[in-house]
Amino acid sequence: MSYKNLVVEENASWLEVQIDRQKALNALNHDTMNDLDALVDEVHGKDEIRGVILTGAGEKAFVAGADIGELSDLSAEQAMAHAARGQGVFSKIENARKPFIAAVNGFALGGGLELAMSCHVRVFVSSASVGLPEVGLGVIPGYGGTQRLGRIVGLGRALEMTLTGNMIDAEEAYRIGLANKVVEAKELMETCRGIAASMNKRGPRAVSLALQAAVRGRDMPLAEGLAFEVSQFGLAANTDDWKEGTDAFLSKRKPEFKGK
Ligand code: CO8
Repeated sequence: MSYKNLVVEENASWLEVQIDRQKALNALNHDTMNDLDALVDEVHGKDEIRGVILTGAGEKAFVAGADIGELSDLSAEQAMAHAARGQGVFSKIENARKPFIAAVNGFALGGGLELAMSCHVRVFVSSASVGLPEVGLGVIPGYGGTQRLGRIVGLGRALEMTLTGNMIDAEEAYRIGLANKVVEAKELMETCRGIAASMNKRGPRAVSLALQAAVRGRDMPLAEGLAFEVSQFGLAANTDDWKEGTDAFLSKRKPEFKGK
C-alpha cells in the first residue's frame, strides 16, 4: 500500500505508522485523512497484522491539528462535509477490529488530540502538550472532540479544556485519565511495543471481540451493552482459540493461539 503522508513499517505483527508532514507539524490535510482511511482497510485486510502503533514524525508533534490552511475559506456546507469526513475516518479507527495505540510524541492539538482519542490506548511522552485550541481560532472541535473528550475524562474537565482552549501537559493528562502512561521520549516506542507484545500473547479473536464489545457497548444503554457482550461471548466460544486457551490452562502449558 502506498501513502502520501504515512510511513508504515511492520514490526512483530504490528504496523508502526508515522504521520509525516513535518513542515506543518503533521497537521491533517485531505491526503492524510485519505491515508488514515486506507490504513484501517490495510490492517483489516492483513490477517497476520495484530494492530497499529500510530505516532507523529519528528520530535515535536504527534499531530498539531487539522490543517488550518484548509479551513479558512470553507462555506458552512463545506465545513460540515469536512467535519463529517474526518469523523467518519476517526470512527472507523475507533471501531476497528484490531487495536490502535497512539504514541503521542509531542503536540496533539485539535484534530491531533481527536485522533489520539479515537485510538484505544494512549501513551504520552513526558514533554507532550495536548488540548482543543479550536475556539481560539473561532472554530470548534469537529472531529469528535466535543463528544469523546467528555466520555474519557468527564464532562467537567472536558468543558474546561474545550472552552478555554488551554493545553495541558502529559502529567495532567495522565492524572485525568487521558494518557494511559507517560514515559521519556526514548522509551515511547518500546513502551507501546511492550503493550502490543502483551496483546500478541493473547487470543487474537478474543482481543478483537473484547475490543468491539467495550467500544461499541460504551454508547449503548447498559442492558443493551450487556446483551452485546453476551453475543460477542458466543462468537468467542465458537473459535478454536477458546478451546486452545482453556485446554492449555487446564493442562498447565502455554497456549498456541491460531487466531481462528
Ligand atoms: N495547520 C497548518 N499548519 C500548521 C499547523 C496546523 N494545525 N500547526 C502548525 N503548523 C505549521 C506552522 O504554520 C509552521 O509553518 P511555517 O514554518 O511554514 O510557518 C510550522 O507548522 C511550525 O509551526 P510553528 O512555527 O507555529 O511552531 P511553534 O513551535 O512556534 O508552535 C504550535 C507549535 C504551538 C503547535 C503551533 O504551531 C500551533 O499553535 N499550531 C496550531 C495548533 C492548532 O490550533 N490546532 C488546531 C487546528 S483546528 C482543528 O484541529 C480543527 C479540527 C476539526 C476540524 C473539523 C473540520 C471542519
